[in-house]
Amino acid sequence: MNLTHRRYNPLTDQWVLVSPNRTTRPWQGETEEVSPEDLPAYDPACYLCPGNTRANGIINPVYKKTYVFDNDFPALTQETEHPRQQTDHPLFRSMPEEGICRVVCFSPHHSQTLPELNQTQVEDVIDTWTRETVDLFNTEGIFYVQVFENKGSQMGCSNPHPHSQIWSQSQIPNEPLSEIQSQTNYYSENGKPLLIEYIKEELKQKNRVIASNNHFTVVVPFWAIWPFEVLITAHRPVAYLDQLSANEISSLAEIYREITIRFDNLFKTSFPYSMGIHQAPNDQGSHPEWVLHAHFYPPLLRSATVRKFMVGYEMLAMPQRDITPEAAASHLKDLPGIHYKIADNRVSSV
Ligand code: H2U
Ligand code: ZN
Repeated sequence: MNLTHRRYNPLTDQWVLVSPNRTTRPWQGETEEVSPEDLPAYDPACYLCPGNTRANGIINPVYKKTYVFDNDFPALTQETEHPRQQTDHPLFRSMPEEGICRVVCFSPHHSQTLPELNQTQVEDVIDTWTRETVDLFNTEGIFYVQVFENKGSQMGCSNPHPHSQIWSQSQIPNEPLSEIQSQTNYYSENGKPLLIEYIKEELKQKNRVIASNNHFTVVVPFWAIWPFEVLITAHRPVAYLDQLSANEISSLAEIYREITIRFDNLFKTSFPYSMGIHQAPNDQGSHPEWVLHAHFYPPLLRSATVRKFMVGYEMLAMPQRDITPEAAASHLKDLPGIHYKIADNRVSSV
């Protein structure tokens, strides 16, 4: 697999170009700022810290665990007045889109990111995502819920206080829509869920698996686009977070820690990424085809400061990667499972 080839992504029905021979090219282009380390536990100027005033004047409670609030600047709202379509021409289509956006602070601590939280705290975060999903699904007009985290300024995160976002809406967005189509087609042709079959095969082949426990596995998918992209997949066909048992939540938290700690250890830096959980839509269907999973799309390539750009060819032709998914998985797998700040005795424990 050292020659240029293309790989198929059966979840999105797209191809990626893999060019391993390109990894030695010189880099004299832009480098990223390294994220500041050792921020304080509380920042009086932070909009998200407990007891502080947010940008729109609302005061946060003195919260002790996770904290959820409706986004003060939401991209989706529950406006009932829809703008009239400007023209009936089929080449100029538009539709109303309603929704609710929330922000989920992981903990009161201003600088402890997900890999620096302990097992119980990560379980709390997952429980919060679960509760919020159920609450939004019970809201009229909400058919899809997207939980995601933009970590690090490189990924457009606007505030260093660790948090995720939830955007929920009246229609299914593009990415989950392709996944629904692919998983449904696979299920009707094979009578088995695509991702269950996929993860079984990954566990046999082993060379892209980073960590696995009783209920979840994390791999660099065969079709990964980003250099250190990973996929967390459940071992049974659960479609929603609220179908997970307490043991499964605990296993999921364990896998989140396994992968995010290794990410930080890779370049000994707070590793940026966009992460999102894909649950089935809220359409009353049983979704036997759907398997709950999470994608991590991290931009870094060679070091804490050199990132992969998805530009030129990627924008105009197709996604392309240099380092193979197998090499990326082997790097990640070989890293210690203890956070470097603890290993270096910079903090006592998480
Ligand atoms: P990022 O995850 O991209 O940093 O976004 C943080 C969100 O927090 C962003 O959508 C919201 C912004 O609208 N926010 C508030 O709702 N209130 C604030 O006081 C600050 C940020
Ligand atoms: Zn803060």
